[in-house]
Amino acid sequence: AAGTQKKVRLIRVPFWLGGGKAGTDLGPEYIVKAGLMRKLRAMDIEVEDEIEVDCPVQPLLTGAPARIKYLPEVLEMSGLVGEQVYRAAARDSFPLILGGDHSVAIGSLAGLTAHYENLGVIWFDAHGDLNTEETTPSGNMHGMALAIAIGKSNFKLTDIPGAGSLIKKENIVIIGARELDPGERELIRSEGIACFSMHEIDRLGIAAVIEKALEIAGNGTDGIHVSFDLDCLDPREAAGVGTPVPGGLNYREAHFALELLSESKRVTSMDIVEVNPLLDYDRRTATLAVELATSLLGKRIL
Ligand code: B3U
Ligand code: MN
Ligand code: MN
Repeated sequence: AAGTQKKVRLIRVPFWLGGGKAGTDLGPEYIVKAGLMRKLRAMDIEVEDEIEVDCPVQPLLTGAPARIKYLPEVLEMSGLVGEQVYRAAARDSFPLILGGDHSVAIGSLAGLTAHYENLGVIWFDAHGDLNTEETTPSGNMHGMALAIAIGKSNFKLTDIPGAGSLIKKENIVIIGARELDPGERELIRSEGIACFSMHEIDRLGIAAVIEKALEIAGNGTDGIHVSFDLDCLDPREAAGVGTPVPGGLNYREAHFALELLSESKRVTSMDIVEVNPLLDYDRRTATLAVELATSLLGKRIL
């Protein structure tokens, strides 16, 4: 698990079709360029052969556009990502998945549930990613990833070839939310999903939130996946994301959160998603992504 991990397998997923905005497909390349391998190796972590998933590209438009965008492509990408993530987890290497938009997490979870019987998920995000086919305002599947994971949408995690099971709603935690659609709010209420919005973070402090998150995601689970959408950070810290929302986590809260997760030694995999180099005008977002990954993987100040 993170904090004790000596072997990491990098899985690059250059895919943007789930987010509806080109640019996140360049995320993996820029995160690697920002020094990820060097920094991990400096921490004595063995970075096993980097994998780049051969993602489907934008199809030619034939006929009227579908309301749910690029579903066949998201399905194909998820199957391919799942295979690689499963393989890494099965050989006891920490899967570090570089997106790509947040729909790549559907692939991560497909692979992880094939290996872990009962997976907990901690979802850092400004958004809920809990829309269904009925409630999505955009048709973008990155905004549906968690609903797919817990089986609340018509298209479900278990529709992906190789996926093990759905994620139990009792074992998921959203951290950093501040822009929820009406249908998402409704689902959070009706399903009792743990959601620590910015309001709760301000009230309780990030340390207490992480402690509670570990109790929820760790309760009876044999692995914890951290899915980290860079838009959970404040846009002043991370401008290079597709849908920036003001009032997010600051630099220190984000690092502290990941350091605490690392100390728990319970985290078994991580996604880093939604970095859009085309919008990263000061190039700090990709660098931040690298630093945050090292915090989760055990980097300490002292
Ligand atoms: N909730 C909106 C917007 C959104 C979700 N995730 C991101 N944006 N990055 C939707 O389209 O579902
Ligand atoms: Mn997201
Ligand atoms: Mn988001």
